Amino acid sequence: MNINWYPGHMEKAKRQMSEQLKLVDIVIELRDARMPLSSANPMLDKLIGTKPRLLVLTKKDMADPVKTEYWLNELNKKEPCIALSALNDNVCKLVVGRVKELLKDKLERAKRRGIRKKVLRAMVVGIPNVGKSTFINALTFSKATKVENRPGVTRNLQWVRLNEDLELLDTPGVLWPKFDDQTVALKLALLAAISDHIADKRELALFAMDYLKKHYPMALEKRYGITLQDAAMSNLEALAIQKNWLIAGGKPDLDKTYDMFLTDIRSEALGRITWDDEDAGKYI
Ligand SMILES: Nc1nc2c(ncn2[C@@H]2O[C@H](COP(=O)(O)OP(=O)(O)OP(=O)(O)O)[C@@H](O)[C@H]2O)c(=O)[nH]1
Ligand SMILES: [Mg+2]
Repeated sequence: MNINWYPGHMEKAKRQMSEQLKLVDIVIELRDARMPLSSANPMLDKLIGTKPRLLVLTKKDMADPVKTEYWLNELNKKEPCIALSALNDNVCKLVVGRVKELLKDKLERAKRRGIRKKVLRAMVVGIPNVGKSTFINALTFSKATKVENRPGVTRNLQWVRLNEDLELLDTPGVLWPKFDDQTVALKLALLAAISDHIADKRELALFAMDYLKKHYPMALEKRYGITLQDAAMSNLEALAIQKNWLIAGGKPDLDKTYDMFLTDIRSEALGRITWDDEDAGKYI
């Protein structure tokens, strides 16, 4: 199955973002700390061009801390990058200083020209469900934007003001027209950046089982108490049997098992997991 999700509202959002770009001083690009490369939208890269950019890895609290350190180190070689949890960290404290530091020259130029108070404007961009609206609410200590745990919630551009120094522009999550690498598409669907009706849950569950077996076997054993076998499908069947989820003829209820497994992956039931491993680093 080939996964693609590029509805009309994303193309419209991209056009609007491109129009607003000239009004902003900096772009804050959010990526998911659980997949710092797969959540990078190549189309945004082109859109942002040479505008100053701060890369923020969100959902740090859900990602593997060792891998987050690794990716921070790698990504920082190219551009300024921080990782945070919008739920646990003081986002304002972590971000505002960095933004001012990155725009230091611009602020000094304004001061020399006699402008006493320059309002900095930042556009917050990223793939669907990465946490853009949550980030803005946390940063501005408000509930100005709508947040939900599904992709495609924000549909319009919306300015939110922190104070007379900083304004933030919330934008709809955007993907790109065609995923050249279907592994990227599977990860995006797995972590709910792609609408659920697009991807086949059997395919997602098999992919996830293979990855977890290779990189986090202990997490699987601890959560489900099964002895892992080579074939991903055998492990999913074992999960169903262990839960006594059977259908007619005593066959394992795989549909129910896929749902449970995907819910576990999207919550923290399996612990803190990162889906881009070091092998992906060669693509940086
Ligand atoms: N654990 C955790 N959850 C987060 C974090 N940031 C956001 N979330 C959750 O992620 C989900 C999506 O958040 P939103 O802020 O709506 O995401 P968005 O990028 O605005 O999504 P769209 O508007 O659909 O593009 C919500 O359930 C948030 O609570 C974080 O740092 N940690
Ligand atoms: Mg949003």
